[in-house]
Parts: sequence; structure tokens; C-alpha cells
Amino acid sequence: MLRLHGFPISNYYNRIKMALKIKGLPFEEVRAAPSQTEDYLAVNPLGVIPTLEIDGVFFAETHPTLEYLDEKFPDSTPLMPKDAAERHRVRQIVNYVDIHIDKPIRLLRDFHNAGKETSAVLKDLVKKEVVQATASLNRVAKYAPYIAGNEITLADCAAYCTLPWFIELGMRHLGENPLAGLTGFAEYKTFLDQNPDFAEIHATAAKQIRVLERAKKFAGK
Ligand SMILES: N[C@@H](CCC(=O)N[C@@H](CS)C(=O)NCC(=O)O)C(=O)O
Repeated sequence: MLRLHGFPISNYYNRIKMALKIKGLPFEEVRAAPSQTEDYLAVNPLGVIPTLEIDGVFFAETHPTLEYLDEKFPDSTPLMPKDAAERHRVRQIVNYVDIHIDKPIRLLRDFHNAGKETSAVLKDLVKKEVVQATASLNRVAKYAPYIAGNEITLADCAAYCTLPWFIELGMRHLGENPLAGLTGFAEYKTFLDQNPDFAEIHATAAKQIRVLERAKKFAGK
């Protein structure tokens, strides 16, 4: 029994959802919010979402969880290449997305949400890191037609669920698109959007974001 805990506004949650859909594994979605309570930390030590429950056991940290899922269910569509060097490429792409794009832009958003004036120095540091990561992605991405080659992999789950939102967040908090130099991504996203399961993931996230923004406006935030 697979249960995905979290909320479909989260790019990390959506990555696991996308992988489960590709693998064709039935799962239940359970609403859960990030929390620092002892009970929640016992299932997700960082207190974030998502958490994947497999037969009553909880797995935290999206990419390691997804590699585990792929190993645990080898008979459904594999999401890591057979070749070790190609597996390295998948992990390399995931690192650029998670560590060098998602995290720094997320920090800007968190600064803003905390009501702090974001300094020009912080903005410059974030921009520099994201621009470097964009150039790195351009060097390793294949779009053939999938981001890491001719098979769909966990790198697609990371890039497809994360980059479109972080382009928007980057524009909002930097006043410009720090991923503007990313070549081939827009065409690749259009290609993946043709899969109704994938398009639904983005449509649901967009709807959730609109609801949240309306609620914030209403609360005068
Ligand atoms: N490293 C974590 C990151 C997950 C993450 O950042 N989740 C966000 C939602 S997209 C969250 O729960 N943030 C709440 C918080 O940081 O308190 C993973 O790989 O799952």
C-alpha cells in the first residue's frame, strides 16, 4: 500500500506523484502540512513534505525516496538508467535542480515571506548561483527527448515539476528570469505536457497556488 503525504502545491510532492504515475503504481494521497511536532518529525525528520509511506514505513527526502521506490518496484517502468554513467547524469541533473536552483530561489521567497527586505547582495548571490546552474544544465541535458536521454527518468520528474515554478518565483523575487539562459526546456516542457497525467500535476498546482494567493490577499498579507 502506497500513500503520498503532503500537498500538491509542492514541487517535491509532485515529483513523487509523477514517478508513481509513470510506474503505474496505485497510491493514495493524504493531505499533510510541514510540521515540527515530535509526531511528524518521527515520519519526516526535517518536518517538510512530502513523505512516502510504503506498507506502513515512512520515507523522507524526495530523490533518495524515489530511488528506493524504483528499486523496490523493479517490474514497473524503471526510472533510473541501467548504465552507471547514465545514472550519474540523472543524479547530476537532480542536484543542479534541487541544490543550485530550487534552494537558493526558495531562500529569496522565504526572506520575502518573513517580511524582510531582500538585500541586493543576497539577490546577486542567488542570481549568480542559478545562472551557473542553468549553464551547467545546458551542458548535461540531452532532451532526446527526455532530459537525461531517450528514456524517462527521475531527472524528468525533478526538472518538469520544479523548473517552471522556479522560473516564476525567480521573476517575482529578482525582477528577471534567472533561468532565461536555459535552452531547450520550453519545448521539452510542451512535449511532456502532452501526457495528461503530467499536465494534471501542473494544473492542480496552479489551482492550489491561486487559492493560496486569494486567501493571502483576503487576509491582507
Ligand atoms: N529536501 C526535501 C525538501 C522538501 C521541501 O522543501 N518541501 C517543502 C515544500 S515544497 C516544505 O515542506 N517546506 C516547508 C518548510 O520548509 O518548513 C525533500 O527532498 O523532500
